Amino acid sequence: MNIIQLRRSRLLRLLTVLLLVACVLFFANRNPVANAVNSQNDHIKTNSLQAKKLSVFTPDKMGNFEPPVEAPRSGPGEGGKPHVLLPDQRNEASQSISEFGMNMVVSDEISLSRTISDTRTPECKHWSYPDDLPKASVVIVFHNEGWSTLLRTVQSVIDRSPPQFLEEVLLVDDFSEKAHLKRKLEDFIEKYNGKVRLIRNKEREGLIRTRTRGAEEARGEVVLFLDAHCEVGLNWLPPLLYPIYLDRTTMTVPLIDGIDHENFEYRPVYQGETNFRGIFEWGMLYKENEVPEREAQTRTYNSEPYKAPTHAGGLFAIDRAYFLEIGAYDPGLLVWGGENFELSFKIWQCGGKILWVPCSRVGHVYRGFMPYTFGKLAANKKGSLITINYKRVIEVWFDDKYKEFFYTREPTARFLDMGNITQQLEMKKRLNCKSFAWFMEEVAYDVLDKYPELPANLHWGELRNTAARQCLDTMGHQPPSLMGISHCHGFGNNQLFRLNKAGQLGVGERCVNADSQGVKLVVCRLGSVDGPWEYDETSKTLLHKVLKRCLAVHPQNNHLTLLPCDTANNYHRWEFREIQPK
Ligand code: UD2
Ligand code: MN
Repeated sequence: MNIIQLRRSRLLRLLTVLLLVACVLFFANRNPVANAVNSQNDHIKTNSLQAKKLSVFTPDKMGNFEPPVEAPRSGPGEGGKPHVLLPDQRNEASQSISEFGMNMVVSDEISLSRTISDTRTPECKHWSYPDDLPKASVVIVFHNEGWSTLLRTVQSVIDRSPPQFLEEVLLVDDFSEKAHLKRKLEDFIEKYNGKVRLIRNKEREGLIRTRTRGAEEARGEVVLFLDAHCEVGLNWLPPLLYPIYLDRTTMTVPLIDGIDHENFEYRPVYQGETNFRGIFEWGMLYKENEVPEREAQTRTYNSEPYKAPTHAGGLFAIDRAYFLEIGAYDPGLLVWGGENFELSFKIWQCGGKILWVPCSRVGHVYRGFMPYTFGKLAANKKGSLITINYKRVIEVWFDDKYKEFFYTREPTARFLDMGNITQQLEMKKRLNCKSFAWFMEEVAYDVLDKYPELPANLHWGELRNTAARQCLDTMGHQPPSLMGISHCHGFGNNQLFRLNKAGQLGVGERCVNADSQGVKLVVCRLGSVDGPWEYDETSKTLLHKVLKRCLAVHPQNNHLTLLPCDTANNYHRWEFREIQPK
């Protein structure tokens, strides 16, 4: 080969390589989500050109990480079955429920490595995943949790995760006081030979800051958060790691199964093949909705991950460095609540994405009530600490139009002190994050179907009857239920009503209506924001337009009722009084 031929062949080789690189770039850009992410946040994304292996679906073959079928075992709670105590254990059991919010006597009798049912859709068994997935630190934060539920969480992770993908289980103690979480816990985890690590907060930080600390201290490439009362499902880990392996700006969320807080039965929350995803209503309560067609149709298999606007909060995986790059959680959020939205809006608006992964299941004990207080962190906080968190989140991430919906739904929030959000706003700018309108159009497009734009309030506050001098009250009942009147006590959820321009009388996320039986608290009709009420400023009467009667207190028995309107009668007169949070 002479020198010219040599040059030519080199040139040819160079051209071929360039062509190949161009092709790779072109096809990589065909994924619309990846595309949006790439164009916006190249500085965060360090997508290498190194070839990524893809997951494969093989209907006639088991997936590569499928565990061998477990032999059925007998014993309390095995197979995820409910466990029933003897009658003489009842006292002890109810004591433990009031202490931990779950029946620890039942839990203590169940093996830490009990078997559970496979709640995944059958397709899941046939997915194979790359063998070079990133390693995860499973981070479990806890405050005063029960012993066996915490350790069963740990044991299930150890039992059901391929060891090559499990860097460690990192327990982060949020300043618990209970004796069993001290020395006894340190001694117990020694048997895991360093796979399980324990660190402790020097003071109570709340779960939000404690999770951020967990991520800072974790050693794995991915952090995977779990509550301290979970049991992970069969082959739960590779499906969560795979989307992060493909794109490090992805958060993945397992589908949550239920573990009964009284008998510890493990059962799916979702039945059948319908998939759900996390959304929210304008008071920032977490909601779930069937995956809309627009999203469902982007996938070939129903077992594939799908995009979701948000998530419940507790259980998710994320690239550790990415999580820290986007500022982890807003450190101004306190103890509990709203952090799921903060992280979700931030991820989506700043170029990442959230996927729910149907082939990864994790059971969680939903407690009947919260067994702990917010301690010192809640001191000096006017009003509800959770609403303060929501306010911080919406003030940072919502556009003005959407902020108004939150304040319409939660009028007292206007008065709450949310602290300083300058740093959050600066970060939002620095990361070049998109608007909330973009998020609503491209990601959370199903929210407005269920929770339409809110008409402004005409009035809000407690609603006091002039004659009876008492206030309209939900009486603390769940809908559907009869409403009543009681001593006016202002702040709280039972007496704070909103009457909007479209005639809806709302209290919290519920609505007031009436029928022949009386005045009722009902679940507001999904997708509607109107109602039957009309308030007359002059006579101070509240008319039910359909029944053509007025809200009144019966002069004889002092009961709430509807009567033919009598504008001169004080028993038919009501006044709204706005309430300042205490
Ligand atoms: C849900 C989430 C929870 C969290 C919360 C909102 C699920 C299944 N659970 O409530 O993870 O996102 O909504 O903030 O999605 N803990 C502390 N310090 C505290 C309080 C709690 O470390 O001050 C621990 C607690 O021991 C538990 C975890 O944080 O391991 C979550 O608390 P939870 O189980 O009481 O919250 P949950 O499930 O009601
Ligand atoms: Mn929990």
